[in-house]
Amino acid sequence: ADRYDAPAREKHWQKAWDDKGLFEAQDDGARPKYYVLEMFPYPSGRIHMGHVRNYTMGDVVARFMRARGYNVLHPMGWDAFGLPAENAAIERGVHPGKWTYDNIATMRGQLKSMGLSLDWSREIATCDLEYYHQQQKLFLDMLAAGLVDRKTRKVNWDPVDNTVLANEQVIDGRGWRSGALVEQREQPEWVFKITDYAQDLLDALETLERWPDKVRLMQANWIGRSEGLLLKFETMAGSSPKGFETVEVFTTRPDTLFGASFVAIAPDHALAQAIASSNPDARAFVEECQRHGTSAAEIETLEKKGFDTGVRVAHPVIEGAELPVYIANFILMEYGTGAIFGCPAHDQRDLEFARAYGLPVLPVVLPPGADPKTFEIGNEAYTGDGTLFNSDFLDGLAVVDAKNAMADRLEAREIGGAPQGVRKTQFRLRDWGISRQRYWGCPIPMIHCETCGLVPVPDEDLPVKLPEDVTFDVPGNPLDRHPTWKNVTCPSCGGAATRETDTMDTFVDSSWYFARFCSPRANVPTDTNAVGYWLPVDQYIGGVEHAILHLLYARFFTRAMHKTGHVALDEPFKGLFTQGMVTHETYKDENGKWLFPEDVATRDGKSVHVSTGAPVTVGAVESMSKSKKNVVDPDSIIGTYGADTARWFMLSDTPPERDIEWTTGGVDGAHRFLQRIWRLAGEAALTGTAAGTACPANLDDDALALRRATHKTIAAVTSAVERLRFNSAVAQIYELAGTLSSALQAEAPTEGSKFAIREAAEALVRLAAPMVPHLAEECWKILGNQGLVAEQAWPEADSSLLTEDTVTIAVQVNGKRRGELTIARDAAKEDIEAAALALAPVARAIEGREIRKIVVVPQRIVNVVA
Ligand code: ANZ
Ligand code: ZN
Repeated sequence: ADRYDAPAREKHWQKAWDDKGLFEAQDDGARPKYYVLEMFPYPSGRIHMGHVRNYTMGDVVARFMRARGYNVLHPMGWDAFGLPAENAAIERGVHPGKWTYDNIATMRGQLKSMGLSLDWSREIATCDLEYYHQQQKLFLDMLAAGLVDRKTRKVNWDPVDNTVLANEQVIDGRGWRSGALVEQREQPEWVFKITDYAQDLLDALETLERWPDKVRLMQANWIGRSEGLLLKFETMAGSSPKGFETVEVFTTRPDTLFGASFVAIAPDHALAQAIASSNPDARAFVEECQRHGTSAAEIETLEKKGFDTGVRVAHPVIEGAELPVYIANFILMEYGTGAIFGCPAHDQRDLEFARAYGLPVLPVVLPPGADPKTFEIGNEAYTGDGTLFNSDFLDGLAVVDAKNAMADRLEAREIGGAPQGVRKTQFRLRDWGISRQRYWGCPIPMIHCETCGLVPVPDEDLPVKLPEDVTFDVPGNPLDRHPTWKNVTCPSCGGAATRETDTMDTFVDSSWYFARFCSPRANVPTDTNAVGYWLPVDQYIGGVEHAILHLLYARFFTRAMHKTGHVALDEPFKGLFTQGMVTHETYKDENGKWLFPEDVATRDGKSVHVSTGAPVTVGAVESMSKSKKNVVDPDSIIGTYGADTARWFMLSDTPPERDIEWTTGGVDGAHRFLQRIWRLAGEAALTGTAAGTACPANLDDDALALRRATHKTIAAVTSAVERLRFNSAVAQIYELAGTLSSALQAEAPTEGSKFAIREAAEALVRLAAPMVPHLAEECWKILGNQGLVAEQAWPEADSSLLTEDTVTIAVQVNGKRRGELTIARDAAKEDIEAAALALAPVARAIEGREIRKIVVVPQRIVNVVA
């Protein structure tokens, strides 16, 4: 054949690996372990190019580490609970379980066709009864350890999907999936007490040296530690409802108190509620506010609105001064005390608010170099550092010192027998609400009994299995209206009781799957020996979109599992790598409708519709997404070019953390190069020495040069893959292919060259093997080798071939420089002498004279005394 038929041969090699069970991780402690994991997919139906990129990278690492002698764990599973399965059930009448397992079957087949070196014997799906049974045990252990709580909180309620949404799932006040206006509801929910670990989760970020700084920063911001002051304002007699003698605020800027011009409270603050109960205008305002989502990001962009309650408070440090109290839409009840004092000159939100309601804007922090007489605030608050002014006893102090001075002053003062101010460290992180009012999730193993209250399901009654006979014909949670499943007898008193019908947030499922892979069939959540050996994950690879939630939840969960004795460590992921997205051009037809890339062709340099020939508008390059149709199906690429082409493309050119643009030209280029490697292997098999031939003793220059290039490439590719610089590894392989190709052009190669050609070809194949494993097997066989590349050790660079080992030496005759000589660094003295005398200018200079002495300073100089 004159072409490598990848799609056909890939199946063959996949079977060869499977037959030998090469990728099954061994639970033994003899070899050093290496655990490489890619974020497991949601079984949505088909794999997409983002998966191809992600899993290819992980597979390169897995194959590389295996070749380097590690016992590698590289598992795969399915994040299989979640809403889309239920939506499919609603839309198409197929049971969520069937929909999910069918998708898994399809996607498993697709992943297998990629030739990933996965240990399929450890496959898990989070919707497997076996898996969520263990998760229920973890829940109960956490409950016993005081890490679970039931709280009534204000939640975002999606009236279309009929479930609670996390703040992150509310976009512009609407449910991310349904697009419905989200309502605020008070509702009891189960929460995990992640806030118990706020400080620890923050501190430990510093130990995560092999995590991207960006991700660590995002997590730190999310945890959001603030040091500030709780400060009580006294309400003026008669201005406020009974029972509200003070309003307590949280501030990180007590230094700005002399610039305060109002106090503001959240719409659901107790004082606001009290006022609203007797004042219809206040009530109308509060209700309007409650229609908005509560996410902090949204609050930033909101038009700042307030309602003057008529309540007045005394300024804590300005004698006789009063401040108005507003209900304001930008104050969150869930943060601090749900109340603030506003200093418009130094806070942007406060400034916008003050401008809207005609409140004073008095600057109290003077920027360095500014003139106190002329300094003014325009449309932007000054939030930087500086020196206090307009501030009585704080005047002249730097911001830090002024914060302390004010805090000291207020801590020393008393209101009603308690200090007026108290220093407080505040976290933005909230407890993790895990209740979802949906069917397709892990049932929360609790029972509600009128007599006993909340009763955990006893261990012997686990698992709480999802009933299969459910209907989706009416909105809401099928578990809630199931005729039998819901009704139980109380394990504690034997009376009639009901099951908890909330299921767990699917982020719980993905918070410990990496631990489960260590002992996927154990009838306890984790096997101590297995997790002791395999954890932490050495290299975790996934999308940056999980930088906060999934990774933070997993870090918390690991701590919780540590506390409950299921693992012996706190940090699950030693190394983290976040890969970029796969992008593609977008296309629209004449009517502005999105088109798939396969519907677009180029004719006479113009983009047209493949079948109609109508003009097509080529739009921006964007992340592949179904909504814009700029997707390419991995199956069609694998079917046409083979998996290795897709893999090679994903690794080439673009650094792995950047977005990569999928182009037909790029794919063709990748494919051509792989064909070239295949041809080179064939030519090298003919020209090079036979497999296993030893290196001849004396190598000519060409042979030596090729050997050097080979070993330099081995060293460079090794280092690049170690650092996950896949694109530079690929570039090195390209270069070696070029060098080998030129070497193959030589007529009548010496024995040395023949050896060097074989060595180069074998190295090329072995170095490319983690990236294009099928092609590598094919070439390995063409080169006449036994066994599989997948079983070979990683090539070692010969360090003596890495240094340039020729030197250039000056040659003098009677102390006068006559020429120079390039010779092997370790050349013998006689060889250097002979080479020096053979130089033409030297020979001329000594012509007719007798050579009395030759002084050789090795690697430096030769002096001929004549
Ligand atoms: C007065 C002040 C003056 C403030 C100033 C800032 C600048 P971080 O750093 O994120 O912790 N704040 C407190 N509780 C709030 C709530 N529930 N909703 C909205 N805003 C709230 O932010 C702390 C600052 O955010 C606090 O400090 C408070 O405003 C505001 F020149 O107090 B500051
Ligand atoms: Zn009971």
